[in-house]
Amino acid sequence: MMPILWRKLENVKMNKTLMVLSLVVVSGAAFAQSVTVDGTAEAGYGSALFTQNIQTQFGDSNLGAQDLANGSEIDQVFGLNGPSRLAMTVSGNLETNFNKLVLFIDTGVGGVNTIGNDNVSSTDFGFANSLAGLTFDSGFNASHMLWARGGDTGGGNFQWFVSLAKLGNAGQGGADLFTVNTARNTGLAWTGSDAGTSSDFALNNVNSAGVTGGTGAASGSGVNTGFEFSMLLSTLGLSSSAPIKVAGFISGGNFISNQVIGGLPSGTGNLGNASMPNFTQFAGEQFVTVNPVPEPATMAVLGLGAAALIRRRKKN
Ligand SMILES: [Ca+2]
Ligand SMILES: [Ca+2]
Ligand SMILES: [Ca+2]
Repeated sequence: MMPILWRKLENVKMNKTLMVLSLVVVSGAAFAQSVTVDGTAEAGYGSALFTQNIQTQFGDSNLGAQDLANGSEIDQVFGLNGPSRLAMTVSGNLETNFNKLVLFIDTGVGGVNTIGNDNVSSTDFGFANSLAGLTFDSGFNASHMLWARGGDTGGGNFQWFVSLAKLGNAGQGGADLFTVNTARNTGLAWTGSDAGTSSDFALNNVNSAGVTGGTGAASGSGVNTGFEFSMLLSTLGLSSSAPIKVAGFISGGNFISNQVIGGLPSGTGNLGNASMPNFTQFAGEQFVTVNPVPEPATMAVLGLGAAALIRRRKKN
């Protein structure tokens, strides 16, 4: 009798183990590769890495349209790192007048703390070199620059562009990696992909909440629509998951707004372009860190370990 009863109990325990494992799989939204790139940060991203603390001096968009905006703001930043991709959403708005959302990525490999004027990248009329002198917080070395912009290219023909460049001169491996150009999908979020690197992008401009116009204290809390991307870590030169830092701002050309990832002191207006900002001169970190999530295999082992622990405790 005993062995049969014991086997039944073991089956129950095995089912519990399977439940733990399936829970781990269901929570896979926490992996960057399971993100849907649609311009909305889904719940799987978890808590925001940054929430804006200051009003925008680049216009408070009130159109409520997915494809167009009449102002720009950064409200929140969400990120998922690994096991094989980096996915992020920078929520808010990007005015469709060719203003730019510029993100700087520090992979921990190479990179520059101050942008030089000898970048190999010449995309977007030499945009990288137009930022020469821009200095990040100490410990932040931008290896890559990813930037989005869009507007009327003439006669109501709206296009948007997303570019990825490796910063630096030839000796530093600087390069233009790609520019994705997609047409407006009237009334819908903009979407685009770079097939060569399996990178995906989307911009949903529908937000009309978040911060308002001005330079006072404000909160971007609760906004989850904006610019979203997903790209392979290998596209950024990484062979495995590692902490990735991301800085960024909204600008018109190289005229930098007061919408900066990490935030600026209340009362700060647009940073402009009379001289490029030095972010060590602003309190706090003008960047976020996207830490890696454990690999699925590791999490499965953790699940099994937890099940074993429960079993051992019950035996005791
Ligand atoms: Ca999404
Ligand atoms: Ca707003
Ligand atoms: Ca700082």
